[in-house]
Amino acid sequence: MTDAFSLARRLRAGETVFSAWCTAASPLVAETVARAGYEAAILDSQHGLWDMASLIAGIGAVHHAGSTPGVRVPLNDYATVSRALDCGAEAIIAPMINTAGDARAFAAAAKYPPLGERSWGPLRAMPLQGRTVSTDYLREANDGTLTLAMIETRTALGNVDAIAATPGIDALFIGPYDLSTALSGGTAQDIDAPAVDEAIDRIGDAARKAGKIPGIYCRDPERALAMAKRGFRFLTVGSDLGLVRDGAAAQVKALKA
Ligand code: 3PY
Ligand code: MG
Repeated sequence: MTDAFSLARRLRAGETVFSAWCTAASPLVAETVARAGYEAAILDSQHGLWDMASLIAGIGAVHHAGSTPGVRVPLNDYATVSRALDCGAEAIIAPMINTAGDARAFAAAAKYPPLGERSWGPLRAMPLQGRTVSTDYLREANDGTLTLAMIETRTALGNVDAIAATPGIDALFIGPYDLSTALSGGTAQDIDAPAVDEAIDRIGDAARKAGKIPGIYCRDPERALAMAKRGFRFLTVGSDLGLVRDGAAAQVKALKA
């Protein structure tokens, strides 16, 4: 069992955390990846295949693996923000947060008053996080759970300081693939392009300046380590299906050698 709210505590204390990224809508696969030693696992329901039923099972499976479950919600899906928190997610990643208004709507769904307007009902979160007294959860949840606003468009880049400054937004999380698509005018997916690289530093600086956690999606451990050296502190690494694909390809290559 993982300590309740430990991911938020560690990140707020200035630590760096590497997280798994799970797309396959399989609680068992997410649990297996988490058990390898990842401190957190994000279940992606924007581009990944998770629906609400599998998310509920997946959040529990990651928690029982001794890791912290997080969810990336679909685009503009603020209902799933509070639902995933109610089901025990301790971090919510919201895609395409482009304006301070988007950031306020995200924070409103995720944080209880006075920060926001999250609706009460943490049915699964309280038992998973070992809380039996509702006011204990109410007191701890705003600090204990994390909102990560994705910066991945030109508009978001222009508004990054206002998004970072929004009360109730805990972290900026870079989507390098959408960012590279946007900055190339839809002609490239080059996350190493100079314009993308400059934007990555600009977003990291904006997060730090506002006292927020800088985070980024990374395709592999090498890039995650390089981004950690550049000051990013919440780093997701590859994906569950990538691990399966690479493992299978390595086996087939060995068999044919
Ligand atoms: C992006 O790179 O755009 C992402 O959203 C990563 O998942
Ligand atoms: Mg994206």
